[in-house]
Amino acid sequence: VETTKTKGADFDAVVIGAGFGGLYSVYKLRNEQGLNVKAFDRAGDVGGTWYWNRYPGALSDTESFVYRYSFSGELLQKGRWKTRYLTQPEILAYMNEVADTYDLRRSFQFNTRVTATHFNDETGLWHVTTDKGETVTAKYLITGLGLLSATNTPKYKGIDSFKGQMLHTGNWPEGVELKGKRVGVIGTGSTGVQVITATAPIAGHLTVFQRSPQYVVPIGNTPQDEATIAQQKANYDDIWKQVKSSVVAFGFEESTVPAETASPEERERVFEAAWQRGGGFYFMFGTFCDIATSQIANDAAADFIKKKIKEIVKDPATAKALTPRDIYAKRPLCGNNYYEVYNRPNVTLADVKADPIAEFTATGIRLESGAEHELDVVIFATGFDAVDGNYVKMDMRGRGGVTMRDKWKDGPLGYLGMMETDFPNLFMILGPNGPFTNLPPSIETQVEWIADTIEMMEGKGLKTIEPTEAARDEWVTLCRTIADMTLFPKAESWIFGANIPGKKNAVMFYMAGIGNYRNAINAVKDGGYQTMIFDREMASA
Ligand code: FAD
Ligand code: NA7
Repeated sequence: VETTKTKGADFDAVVIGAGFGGLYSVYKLRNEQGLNVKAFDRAGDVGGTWYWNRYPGALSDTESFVYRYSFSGELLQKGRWKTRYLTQPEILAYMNEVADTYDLRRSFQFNTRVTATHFNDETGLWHVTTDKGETVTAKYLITGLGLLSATNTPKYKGIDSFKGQMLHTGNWPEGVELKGKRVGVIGTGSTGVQVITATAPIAGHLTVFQRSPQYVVPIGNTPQDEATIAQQKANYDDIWKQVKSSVVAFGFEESTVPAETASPEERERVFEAAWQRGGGFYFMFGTFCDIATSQIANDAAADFIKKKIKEIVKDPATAKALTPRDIYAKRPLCGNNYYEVYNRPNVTLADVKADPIAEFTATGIRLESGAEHELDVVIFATGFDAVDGNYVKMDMRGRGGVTMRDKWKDGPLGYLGMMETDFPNLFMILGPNGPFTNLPPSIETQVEWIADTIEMMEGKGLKTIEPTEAARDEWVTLCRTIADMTLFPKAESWIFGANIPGKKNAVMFYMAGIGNYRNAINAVKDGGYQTMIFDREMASA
């Protein structure tokens, strides 16, 4: 059992979250550095995203071989999977295996929500308070709160009068029975696509309430044979080297060929091959190099998908309603025969952009036209208050009592996606202005940088570290500049906070890829942390 090294503190570090980020933080700081770590999660056990999202069809659309930790060769060789992508139960089993292998659970207190984190200027310690009424102190605060974790449920008139069952995909209880029921799904994002395709074959009737039509390519979730898996396991050194120097970290080489200059025949050939192969990120980044940056290339990709919708969906009016009218620049989606679902006799598409939801009634949902949809179950696949949602839910205070809510009132800010001014010794995993990639490799990258930084602090006997305002501002500006080089800001989605009514539009990601990101953060470390203030006195605050 570890003893606390920090004088006057209960623990050396507090970690919040038991997902990929929190678990690895406990492993690095406790198992490797011998720090005394206390960790919390409001969930009943480990898993993070994969603890909460138990809806039918829940799946990672990062391929199985790279949706996992890379840090342990032993763990990699033990990996088990049968198909190209991992289902939620498989990922949850994997997270449990990691926790067991490294004895991580004993540092966690589950079913405990952290309600407040206050930095004490006098002692230089974090005071962390939970909903159980306890407060603990620690030198370092590591937050792995999840960037897609604070659920968003729209407020509808009459919602409390609905007599059926209401469920959010991101907070899905065990034992839900949808078989034979009249099910309504609100939302057609990544989650909606998964829950819709999984529910259509079992529901008595499925009504999809669609606000914005989406570009959805096939996922291609084929079985994976032992030989392929063995080959992936034998090549992990090269695989991770490629992943960590790539752009989106999805385990394929991004294309270097522009669609702008490709012939119509060549575009057709490449898009068709990608359609057959499957994968949303592959379709956007593996086919041509300019789909996310050139309007011409983007139109070509969008037109290809629109043509597929027309071919697949038999009813012309439904096909039209399913066809996106905006550009192809949200998180790229993929699904298992998604558009085919709308050919089923038990599926209805309600276009709630044309005819919005007016209210919930005791028996279902009524649209503005007066059309009524009778439902036993309503599933909210309405997404998350992304990136800063869980941060502003807590009462976070830094130097001089400054609150995070106040600092981020015009949008969340982060230095290197991990730190914020006036919040000393706070390290945010997947905080604002971090990388937009397949996430486990980015999470590992950040946790390793955080652990190295803490090790340096302890080695030198330093008390506090925080970025300068100039460095933070420069990073945020860089993220804006990079985002503006892409088409992503032109589409309305959670990537820029557009999905939450009243949320300010802000750049929340570093979109230059994991390779560049790793270089940038390692330059700060290797350059001796010139952009940081150490042991800043209260007097200068
Ligand atoms: P999370 O796994 O979100 O864990 C955060 C934890 O913090 C939660 O358990 C939560 O309970 C806890 N927490 C938050 N606030 C508090 C508090 N105040 N007190 C106590 N506990 C708190 N990423 C990909 O790269 N590829 C994919 O294919 C992919 N698919 C996804 C599909 C779905 C349906 C969702 C929702 C997300 C998906 N993601 C995907 C993103 C996914 O969230 C990340 O890959 C990864 O799991 C994030 O890990 P994390 O540890 O940072 O956060
Ligand atoms: P998303 O991608 O934010 O999708 C949410 C969906 O819900 C989207 O279709 C929204 O329509 C719809 N929505 C949201 N609010 C409403 C209201 N008020 N009325 C009708 N429809 C609404 O969330 P997901 O969970 O699918 O995916 C988030 C990420 O998690 C994903 O990228 C994966 O990485 C995992 P809109 O498009 O805003 O018109």
